[in-house]
Amino acid sequence: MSGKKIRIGLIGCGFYAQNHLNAWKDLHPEGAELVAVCDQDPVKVQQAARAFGAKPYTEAKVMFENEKIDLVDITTQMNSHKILAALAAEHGVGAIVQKPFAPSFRESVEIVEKAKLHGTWLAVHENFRFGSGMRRIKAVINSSAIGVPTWGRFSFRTGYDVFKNQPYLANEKRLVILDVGIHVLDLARFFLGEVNHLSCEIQTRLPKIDGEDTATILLRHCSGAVSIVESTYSSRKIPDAFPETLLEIEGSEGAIVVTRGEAMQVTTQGIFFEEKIGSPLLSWTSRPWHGSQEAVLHTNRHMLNSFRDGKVAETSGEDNLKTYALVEAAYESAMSGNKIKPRI
Ligand code: NAD
Ligand code: 89V
Repeated sequence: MSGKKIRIGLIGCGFYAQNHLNAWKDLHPEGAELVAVCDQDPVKVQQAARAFGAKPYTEAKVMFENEKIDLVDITTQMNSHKILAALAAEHGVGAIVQKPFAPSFRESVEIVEKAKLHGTWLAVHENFRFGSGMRRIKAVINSSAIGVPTWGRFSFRTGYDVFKNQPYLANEKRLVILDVGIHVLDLARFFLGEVNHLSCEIQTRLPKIDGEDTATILLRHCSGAVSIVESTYSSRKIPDAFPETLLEIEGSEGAIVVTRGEAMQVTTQGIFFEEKIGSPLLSWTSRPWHGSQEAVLHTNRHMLNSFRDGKVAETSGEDNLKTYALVEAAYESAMSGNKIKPRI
């Protein structure tokens, strides 16, 4: 095991947490020691404890009181993030919170303020930007191959039945922007910088759901760049790109286009090259989720190293508030029909 050992606890052993649990297992040689798991569902927690060799708890408070934990990974649904993050801060434990940070911007701010009050480390597990493909695109941009980025389109369009694994999504009043748009807005910030204002149109095209399933957002970035952020769960197109984010970024010297199948085409000063930027399959990942699963490994590694080195994570609580402010601005614009400036 290299580097100082970090004792990890995980709360919420549901659908997506399986990826977090496997990622922590893969990071054991790098100093991650999963000591405890917690789920209010005794069956789920016993399964996770047996499979990953950790102590099972059905109550987070009891876990914090009985285990010496350095860093907790909160992988429950958003409604319980604030109370669990507060428990961590009160026990002096660093916390990683799955997206969405909380059901509202205000509650997200309260989570950040609580951690500040207790001086504890805090980050949000926002993994799209940590995918190996997205990192490769960022490297091309940082190499100045396309010059200064001035325009972008970031598109997550699918008809994949997301409700199969995540049935709760059908009852969310705020659906596609808060569930997946938040990832794509974070990518727009990651590639084109902070946002000055935006406008948004939403639609509900699917039956029997409470929230919007389609959102189209037009952003003006502080750099002057313009971008479009699209997300839908009601596309009827074949082939379906789930769970890929397709994109185009244009700059003063060239362009980057990512098409379905994780293929990147780059034009730089009139020269064209193509590259596969797909995620490798790991021992515990499978298509079509393998890209999302691999991104969990890279995100957890970033969190482990940042926490251990006392560094602020790229998607710290404070940073993620800027992405969340875009979510709120998008809903506000969709309701009012106005261009909205994000509140931070
Ligand atoms: P889920 O409902 O399958 O799992 C959540 C688990 O948390 C359940 O087993 C539940 O019993 C447990 N739980 C809830 N409150 C608890 C508490 N107070 N104490 C202990 N256990 C508690 O949910 P999911 O689909 O795995 O989603 C979890 C989170 O992951 C959501 O915020 C979702 O948006 C996010 N997610 C992220 C990605 C991604 O990063 N790309 C993908 C899918 C889901
Ligand atoms: O990644 C997520 O946050 C999921 C999705 C269905 C988009 O994969 O909710």
